[in-house]
Amino acid sequence: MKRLLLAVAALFAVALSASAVAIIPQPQSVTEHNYNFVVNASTLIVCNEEQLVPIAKYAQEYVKVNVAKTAPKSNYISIALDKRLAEEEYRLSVAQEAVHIVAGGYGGAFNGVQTLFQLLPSAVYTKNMPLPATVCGCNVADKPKFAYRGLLLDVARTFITKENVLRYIDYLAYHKVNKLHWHLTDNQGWRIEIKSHPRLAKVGGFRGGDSPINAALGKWGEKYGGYYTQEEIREVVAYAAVRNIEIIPEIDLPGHSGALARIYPEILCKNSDGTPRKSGAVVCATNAENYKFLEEILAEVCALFPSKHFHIGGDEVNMSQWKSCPDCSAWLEKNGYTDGHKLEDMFIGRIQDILAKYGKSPSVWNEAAFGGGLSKEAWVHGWKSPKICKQVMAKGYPTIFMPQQFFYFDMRQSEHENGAVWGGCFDVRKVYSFDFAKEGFTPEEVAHVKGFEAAAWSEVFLSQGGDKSIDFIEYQTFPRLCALSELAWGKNGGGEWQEFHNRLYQHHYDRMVDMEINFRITPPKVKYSEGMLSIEKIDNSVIYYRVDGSDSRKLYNGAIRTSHPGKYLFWAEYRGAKSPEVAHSSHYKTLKPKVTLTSSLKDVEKYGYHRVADYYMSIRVAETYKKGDWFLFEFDEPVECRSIEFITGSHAVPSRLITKGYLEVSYDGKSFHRVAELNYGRAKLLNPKPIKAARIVATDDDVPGAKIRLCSPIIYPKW
Ligand code: TNX
Repeated sequence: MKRLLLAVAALFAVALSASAVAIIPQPQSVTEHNYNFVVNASTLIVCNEEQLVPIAKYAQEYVKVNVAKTAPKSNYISIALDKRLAEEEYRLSVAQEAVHIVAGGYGGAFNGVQTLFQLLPSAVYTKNMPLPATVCGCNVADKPKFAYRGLLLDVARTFITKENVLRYIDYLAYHKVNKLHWHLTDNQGWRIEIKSHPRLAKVGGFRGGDSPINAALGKWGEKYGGYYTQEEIREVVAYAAVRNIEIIPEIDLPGHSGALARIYPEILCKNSDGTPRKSGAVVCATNAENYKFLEEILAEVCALFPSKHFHIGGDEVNMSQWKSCPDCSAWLEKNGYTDGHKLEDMFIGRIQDILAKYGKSPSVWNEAAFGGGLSKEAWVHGWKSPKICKQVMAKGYPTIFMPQQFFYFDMRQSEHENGAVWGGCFDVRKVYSFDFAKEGFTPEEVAHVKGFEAAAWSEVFLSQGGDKSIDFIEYQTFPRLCALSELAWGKNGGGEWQEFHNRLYQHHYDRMVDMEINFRITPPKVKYSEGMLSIEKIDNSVIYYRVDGSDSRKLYNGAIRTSHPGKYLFWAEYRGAKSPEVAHSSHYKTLKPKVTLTSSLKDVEKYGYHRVADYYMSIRVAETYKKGDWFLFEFDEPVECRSIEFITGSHAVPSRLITKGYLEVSYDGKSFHRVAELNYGRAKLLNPKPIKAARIVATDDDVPGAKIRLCSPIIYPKW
C-alpha cells in the first residue's frame, strides 16, 4: 500500500512539474499549451547567427546535444535574432516539433535560454540532465522592465577567489541579473593587479602578519587575502559577457582609500603643521601629483573592462581630513567655500575628466551627486534611502535603487541570525515588498529609474571564516536575490507575496539545489499553547528539531508536549538546504545578573565599563592593549547558567577585538582557572559551575593605535 501511495505521489509530482510554468523572474506573458516538447539525444540546438554562437555553446554545456547551423524538419531548439524586438527582449515558443527563441539582441537570446532552462527539469543546472527531458508547450513574450539589474560583490573586505566569482556570475545569469558591480578596493584591501604600481595588489591584497594593512576584520596574526591578476580579470569579464553580464569595476575614491594610503601614504593630506600624514583613508584633493598617480591606475583599469561605466566611489568621505590639511583648507578659502563637499565635487570632476579621456563615464555613490559638477551621464547608486534616490532622480541622474533597508544583503535575515545589524533585519519577503507607490514615487518618476542593485558587502562574511565565507555570502544572497530579480524584471506576477513564494518553494528551491547554491530556506513558525509545542509549515520542506545542548537530529512529526518550550530548536530542510534554527521566544531569554567590569586599561567615559550592567551595550576601551592586559567581570552572586559567552570586539562584525587571549573563571572569587582560548575575540562556556568572576587576559600586543571594544556577557539560564 505504502509503495502504491509513493508511486501515485511520484506520478503526481511529475504531472505537476510538467504542466506548471513557474519562472523567476516571472515573464511578461505566458500562454501554456497542453502538449510538450521532448529533448532527446538527437535534438539539435540550431544557431546560424555568428553573434549568438556563444549562447548556443553555453546552452550546450547544460543540455548535452549537438549544435548545428541549419534546422532539420523537427526536433530542434533554434536561437535567432529578430531586430524588431528590443535588445533584451525575446519570444520563446515551445511547440511539439521544435522550440524557437527569437530575440532583439544577444541579451534577449540569453534571457530566452534562461527561461527555457526553467521550463526543463531542474537537473538542467547540474549539466548532467538525463534525456529525454520534457518541456511544457507554451508561448512566452518577455522583456525586462529595468535595464540595470545588478549585484555588488565586495571582494575588498572578504577576498573571493576567481573560481567563486565565476560561480557567482553563473548564479546571477540564471536569474537574468545583468550587472556585476565589482567593489575591488576599500580600506581593508586592494584586489586588482596594477602593473605600473605592482605593490598595490601584491601588498594591498593581503592583511595581517607583516602587511601594512591591519587585519582590522576577522583573522589576525596570520597573513591572508588575495588579488586578481589582469589576466584573471580579463577572464572573468569574458566569462560574464557570455552570460549577458556587464561588469562595472569600482575603485573607491577619494574616501575608503585606506589600503591605497597604507601603501602610498604620500597620497594623503598633510598634517596641519605641514608634516606628512601617516594614516588615513582619504586621498588629498589638492595635491596635483595625486591626479597623475590616479590616472596611471585608472587607465589600466579602464583598459581591462569594456563597460562604458566606471564606479569611482564618492561615499562616506571623512571631511575632517581635508579640513585639517593646509593645502585643502587653503583651496577652500581661496574659492570662498567653507563646505568640504566642494572639494569632493572638484575631486570627482577631475576624475571624471580623466575617465573621459579613456571613453568612460563615472558611476558614483549618492553622496557625490549633489555637488553640481557631476556629468548628467553619470549613473548614481542610491544607497541611503528611497528618499535620497528620489532627490538624485530629481537632479536628472539615471539612478540605481539600492536602499540598504531593502537591498543590503549583508544585513541579517532574522533577529537571531548572523549578519550586519545597522541597516535593518529582513528576509526575501521584505525585498519582494519594495513598492514604488508606497515609497512615494509617481509612475513618471518610475519611468526614469535605471534599475536595482543588491549589495553583498562583506565585512560580516569574514566572521564565518576561511572557506565558509563563500557559503555565507550565498546564504545571505539567496533567495533575496530572486526577489530582486523579479522586482527589476517588473513583478509581472502581480507582486503578491504568496504567489511569488509558491513559485519560489514549489519550483525554485529545486533549481537552487541543482545550481548548488547554499540558499536560505524561510524557517517555519513555532507555536506554543496549552503545553503543546508545534510547528506551522509554510512550504514543502521537512521539519527537524533537536533539544538544546544536543546535536542529535530528530524528525518532527507532530506537536510535542513540554513545559520547557524553549528547549527545542526547529529547522526546515529541503534536499540539503536549510533554514536557520528557530525556537519559542523563551529560548532567547537571557539573564542579566548584577556585574561590574574593571580593567588594567582606561575606558572611554561615555561608552565606559559601567555599561556592562546594561547588557548588550558596546563598551569602548581608550587605550591600546598590550600582552598581559586584562578585563575582569565580577558578579554580585555566582551565576548559574546553561551557557555564558564573553565577547571582545563589536557585536556583528569581528573587529576591534582581542586577537589572542584567554578566559579564566573563578567559582569563589579568589582562585582563577584558565578555561578557554579566545576565538575571534570570544569565549563561550557550556553548563559551567556557578561563576563568581571571569577574566579575559590578552596574550599579544595590539597594533599601535588600535582600541578594542567589548560587549556584556550573554548568559542563558538553566532549563
Ligand atoms: C556602507 S553604502 C558602505 C560600505 C559598507 C556597508 C556595510 C556605502 C556606499 N558604504 O562601505 O560595507 O555600509 O553595510
